[in-house]
Amino acid sequence: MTRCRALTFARTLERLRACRRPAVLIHTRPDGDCVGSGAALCRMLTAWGERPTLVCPDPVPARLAFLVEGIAVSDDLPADTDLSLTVDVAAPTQLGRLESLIGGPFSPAIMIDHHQSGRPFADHLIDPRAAACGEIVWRLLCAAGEERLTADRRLIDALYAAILSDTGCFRFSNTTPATLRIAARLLDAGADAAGLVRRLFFSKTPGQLSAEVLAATKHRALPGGRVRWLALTRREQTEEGRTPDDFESAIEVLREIECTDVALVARETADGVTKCSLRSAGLDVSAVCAAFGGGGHRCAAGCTVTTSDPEEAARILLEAIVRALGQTEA
Ligand SMILES: [Mn+2]
Repeated sequence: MTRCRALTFARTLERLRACRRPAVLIHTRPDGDCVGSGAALCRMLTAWGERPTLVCPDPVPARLAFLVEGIAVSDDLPADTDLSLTVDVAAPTQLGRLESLIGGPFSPAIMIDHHQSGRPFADHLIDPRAAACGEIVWRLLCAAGEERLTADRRLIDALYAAILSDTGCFRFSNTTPATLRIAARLLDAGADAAGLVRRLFFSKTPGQLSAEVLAATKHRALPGGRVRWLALTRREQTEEGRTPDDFESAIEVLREIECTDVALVARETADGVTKCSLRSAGLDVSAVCAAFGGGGHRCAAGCTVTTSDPEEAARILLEAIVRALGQTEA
């Protein structure tokens, strides 16, 4: 791989303006930040007369589909792509099936991201202080002098949704004064704050609720209750009308319990491996996940463990968590 350089806003904009068929890649198991930031970027590029495609290795979940209305979405790169870039992707593995693009003729030329861990795989515009990629895309828009685009309500809503999503409605410790200033600018532009909060956080499908009930009753805790975990087989995720997607928010149930320092959800996938999500109140869980080829943020990270037995995956990660907790207290 060639050496990857840090990009300025101006340099990034130059490259974005020079293409006609950009592909904006987002990560597997797409969340509000990657879909919202990716969609907003696509709307900006469209306003410039380009024909962008939002490329998502997994389907955009139904609850986020409103963010991509009117945008070309594909699960692969269009053949005439002349610039590919990633948004909210910290590591090649987060591209899932599309990881093989790295190093090839369609290798992403730019990564726009806000994760701390991982080595950049392309020239990059990375700001780990940004709570969401939505903040970076907003700043890109301002740097482009494109404030006229604030008249595009769908673009504004997409950015507000991105920030809401990664800050947990401004509740997480990544929320900074800069985050709130950008949110205020988006509100000035007419973002549908209450409607977006309701859509993204306060409306659940019966399947999600069922997943949360299972998380509340089935999870276990180490003595003292500081570490809580939930291990789920494929079958448990699909019983009683649930789908694996319904478990995306289940980890919040564990985290919300008083005294929880670290929450872990280990889920068997269809590929015979176990996807693990971690949340913490302070421990750097991205470092824990990095040891297993994953990554993320200090307080929210994930990795894949190569076993189809979620109990075994949980055991392996619990050992790493306990060790890390011991080190921080030593
Ligand atoms: Mn993000």
